[in-house]
Amino acid sequence: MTKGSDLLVAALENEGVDRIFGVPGEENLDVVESLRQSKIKLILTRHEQAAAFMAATHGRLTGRPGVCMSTLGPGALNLATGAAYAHLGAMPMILLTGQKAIMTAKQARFQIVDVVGIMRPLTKMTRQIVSAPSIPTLVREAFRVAQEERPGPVHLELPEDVAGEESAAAPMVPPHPIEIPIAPAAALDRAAAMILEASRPLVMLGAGSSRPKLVEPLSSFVRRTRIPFFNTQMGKGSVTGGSNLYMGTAALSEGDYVHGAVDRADLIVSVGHDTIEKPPFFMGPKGPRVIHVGFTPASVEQVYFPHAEIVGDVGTNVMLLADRLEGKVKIDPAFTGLRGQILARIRDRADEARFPVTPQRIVRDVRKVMPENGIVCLDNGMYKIWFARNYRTHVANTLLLDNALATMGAGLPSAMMAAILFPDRRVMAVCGDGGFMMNSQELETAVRLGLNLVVLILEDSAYGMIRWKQAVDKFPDWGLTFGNPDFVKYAESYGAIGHRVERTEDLVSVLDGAFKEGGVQLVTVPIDYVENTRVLVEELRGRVPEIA
Ligand SMILES: Cc1ncc(C[n+]2csc(CCOP(=O)(O)OP(=O)(O)O)c2C)c(N)n1
Ligand SMILES: [Mg+2]
Repeated sequence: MTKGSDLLVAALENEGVDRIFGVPGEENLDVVESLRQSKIKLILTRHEQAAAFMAATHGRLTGRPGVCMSTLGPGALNLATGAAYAHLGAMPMILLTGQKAIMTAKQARFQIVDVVGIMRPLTKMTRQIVSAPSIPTLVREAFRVAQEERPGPVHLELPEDVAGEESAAAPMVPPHPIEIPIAPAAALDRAAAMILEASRPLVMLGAGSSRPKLVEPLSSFVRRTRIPFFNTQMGKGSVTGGSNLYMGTAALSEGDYVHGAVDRADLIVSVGHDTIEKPPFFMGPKGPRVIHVGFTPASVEQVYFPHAEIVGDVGTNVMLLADRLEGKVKIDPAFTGLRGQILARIRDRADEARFPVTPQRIVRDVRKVMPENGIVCLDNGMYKIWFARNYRTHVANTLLLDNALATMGAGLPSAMMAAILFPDRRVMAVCGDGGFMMNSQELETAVRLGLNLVVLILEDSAYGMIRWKQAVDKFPDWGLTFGNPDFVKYAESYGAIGHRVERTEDLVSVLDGAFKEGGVQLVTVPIDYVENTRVLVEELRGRVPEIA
């Protein structure tokens, strides 16, 4: 005989799970005991939201669902933002929550909310487990659904009495590899003909192109076809950014220097674009023709309605497309020539010595201390636009940002997950003083886990992005500033090491020193956001027609 929680943990082991992130409640105690007797590590966090961000990032970086766990009601509700983050961001994740017993109701409705219902719009599938013997099948199905394209979160609720229910041992369901179908030859032929007719084609690499297995085929597609490419924010790094075909990143929807190329393109091959991202460009009645290459068909939006589609396994499909295009694509040299101008404008003012430090300089200095495979994880704030636009990536998934839910608070937990998965690589969280404080309690988790991690805090004592938008919209400057703790002392109180940058020229050496020293290192630097309006509003206003 066995019990429900043992079957659950065995089923998780059957899926290769090695860690669970979370905060247990009394309804999870059978599961905790089953975990104690298993090979799976329980990683306690100080807030369920952080556990969910970590599990989602596990899914994002490995393709295998990360698992998080909480109690019923309040704990489960704290997972909700993380579920939405994984749902919009297409990150495979399993959320396990406890519940009071379902056969009896000895505590009436105490702490009970409809968690399965709450998770419905935030997940791909949400189920209550009603009997122990059903667990192996349900867990296998949960992992299948979470992992299958388009990936995302799945929620399972395990009531206390089902967790403790005695049961005959139920057999595990073995996972098997799944190949995704490829597009029919007719679709590939049609797309190839459209590309060969174009004289100013561009490839756009979207969020879906950052899936762990696509690096090789996408890099090879670009190399073989020689079509210049740009990427969306979440597609950053999926093909080497150092390649001489990189035209830039669409951090804004229009009017940025990269749109000088986008607006002149007569055809865009949009690979893995997911319309959860803020639009990288707007389609309109005129505009270029667009071919959507995706694991799933394009969703039709006011701003995105492709003219042709290649649906199915993206890696294989782009190789089949390259077979049809290699050596045949003819591109107007004036079009490829735009690249130099675009990249020069992006490099503008990166050397600025002013203090407080400008965003351009911060991006440049962070890039200096990060090796090619180093991972920068952004929280959400004004600096995200600067990093998306100016930070050059050379390796896939080395700039993790959230341009989907765009939630504050995920920067530190996502960096912690990256540091756990890649202990030999430099990992840095970059957070605003607002976003950092939304999950700063996880510094304790990071110290407890012995992670090597640098957390860079950009201090403007404000919800800077909203304050900037307020100014752009010509509202008076009101209601968006706050005070900060002394971040150096704050770090030290957690057993981390804190540094304050007081001169612009020290930023690189402080960051580099922090990595060399190891452990959890917090570096705080004041940021000068005057550049937001100077560049992103005044300089870009009406600029596109000016590019030669
Ligand atoms: C959880 C959450 N709350 C609110 C917002 C809206 N929002 C977006 S950016 C921002 C300000 C971020 O401030 P900070 O982290 O200090 O970064 P800064 O823009 O100042 O660099 C806010 C409030 C959000 N995206 N997520
Ligand atoms: Mg701020």
